[in-house]
Amino acid sequence: MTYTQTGRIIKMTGGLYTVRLDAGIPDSPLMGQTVECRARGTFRHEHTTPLVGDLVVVQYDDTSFAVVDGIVTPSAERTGLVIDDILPRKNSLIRPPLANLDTMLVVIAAASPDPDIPTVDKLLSILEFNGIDPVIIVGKSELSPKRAGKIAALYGKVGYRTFVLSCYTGEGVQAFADFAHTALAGKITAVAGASGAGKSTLLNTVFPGLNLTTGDISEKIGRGKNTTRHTELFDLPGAEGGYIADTAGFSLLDFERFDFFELEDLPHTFREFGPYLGKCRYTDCTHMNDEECAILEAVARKDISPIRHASYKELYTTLKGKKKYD
Ligand SMILES: Nc1nc2c(ncn2[C@@H]2O[C@H](COP(=O)(O)OP(=O)(O)OP(=O)(O)O)[C@@H](O)[C@H]2O)c(=O)[nH]1
Ligand SMILES: [Mg+2]
Ligand SMILES: [Zn+2]
Repeated sequence: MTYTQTGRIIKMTGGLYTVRLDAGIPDSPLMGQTVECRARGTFRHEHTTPLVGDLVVVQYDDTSFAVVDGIVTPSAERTGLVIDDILPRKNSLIRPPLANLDTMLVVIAAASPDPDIPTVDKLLSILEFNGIDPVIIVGKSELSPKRAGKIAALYGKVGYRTFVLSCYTGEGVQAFADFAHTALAGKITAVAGASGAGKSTLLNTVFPGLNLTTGDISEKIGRGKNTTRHTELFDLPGAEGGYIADTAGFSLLDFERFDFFELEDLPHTFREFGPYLGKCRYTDCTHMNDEECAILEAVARKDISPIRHASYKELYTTLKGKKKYD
């Protein structure tokens, strides 16, 4: 007999997917269980691939499980468990490879590694375009309190929820933990940030029990590798559920093959530009150096940060040079 049921991918390693099958589905012997599945081979013809966070349809048969003393367990050989379909996604990212995200915790170290604002702004644009809510966390604040304050002010002014904290001194950790335990309940959240920024350390501090591996930054530079290698969703504690994902840190290179969005979309991905859009003299204003540009005027008044506008200009130039494949 063949069974069909839905579940969520919580982990992917070497082509093997870990899927949490939904509970409460009649006639599905493995309902509520966590199983390992392969993806059917034809996804690649459709230019798609299942991602962690996806809701999927899994098919299996009587060889996929055993019943011992009335208890159903997935069979050790894991035969016949196949991801047959991907349910419509709310969004998906290439880096980190995740689908259906609600919130992204963007971790920026005040130092070690030094903050890379243009890369952060690029990530923020991609998140905005995908309808993922960014939360800014300026970490390792004890290394450079002044710089931490400046970065927090930059993004606080954009309108983002911003936290300054140090997992070493404990400064600011409680405020963020209170937020994480309430605002993230029932949602799918991931961390993103440079390699060594302190993402895994932060998750371990706020959600004890995750026991994520963390690494020494000098060691990392030597090896040129991430401590966190793969993306995995972990259950959030509490009645409402929800998931949190640790991810491997990015470097600037990772963004080069981003097929993100079109030039026309760019101004809308800078949240603080919103009130000024449509108010420039020319309807086709690029907000680069045009006359009577409402955005440039706001930058001149410092209502919009010149740092953010510089990131806008950089992304504009990149997108303008991008080839169109359609
Ligand atoms: N000074 C200082 N160091 C910290 C702090 N939090 C974490 N670290 C250190 O930063 C280094 C990297 O931390 P991780 O948590 O592994 O960083 P990560 O962002 O998960 O790194 P990848 O998984 O490689 O992307 C470790 O040596 C941590 O001990 C902090 O608040 N202050
Ligand atoms: Mg890590
Ligand atoms: Zn303009």
